[in-house]
Amino acid sequence: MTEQIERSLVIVKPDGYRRGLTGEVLRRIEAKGYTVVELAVRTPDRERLAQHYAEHEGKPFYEPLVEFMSSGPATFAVIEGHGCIAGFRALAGATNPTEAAPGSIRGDLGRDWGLKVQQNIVHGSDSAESAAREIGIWFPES
Ligand code: IDP
Ligand code: MG
Repeated sequence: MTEQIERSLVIVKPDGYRRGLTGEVLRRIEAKGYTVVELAVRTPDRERLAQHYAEHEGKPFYEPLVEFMSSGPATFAVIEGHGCIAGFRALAGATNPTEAAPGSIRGDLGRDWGLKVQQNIVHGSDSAESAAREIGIWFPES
């Protein structure tokens, strides 16, 4: 059990946005019982992406990742609920959409496109510390 009400940063990445999957992702979040408390469509800028993905700097997929994430509009959401950080990661499924379990967002809706970066539809914060940091980057006013 998680005592604290948690918040997580969810992004419907540019591939998911282009494919018209924003509604489907938000539907799954709401159907699970989490609340959407912030919502915005915007094209991520490289400067904030560098902060957001700082842990991946230097990895072979880092440049392709920043390029991909800044390639067009994405939907940013802050969701709320007990256990929503791990809960959304479970809804999202494994990073590699080929391995993501059917039933998960990436397993049901994603696939490998043979690119240098996995275009896997969604981002979700991986810990309370990451969530606070990421929400501060994308929703500094919240
Ligand atoms: P996560 O999004 O499941 O938390 P991370 O390891 O934080 O996965 O990686 C951030 C993003 O970078 C992934 O969602 C995916 O788009 C991309 N990525 C991660 N690892 C690889 C890889 O090994 N090859 C290609 N792209 C990757
Ligand atoms: Mg991650």
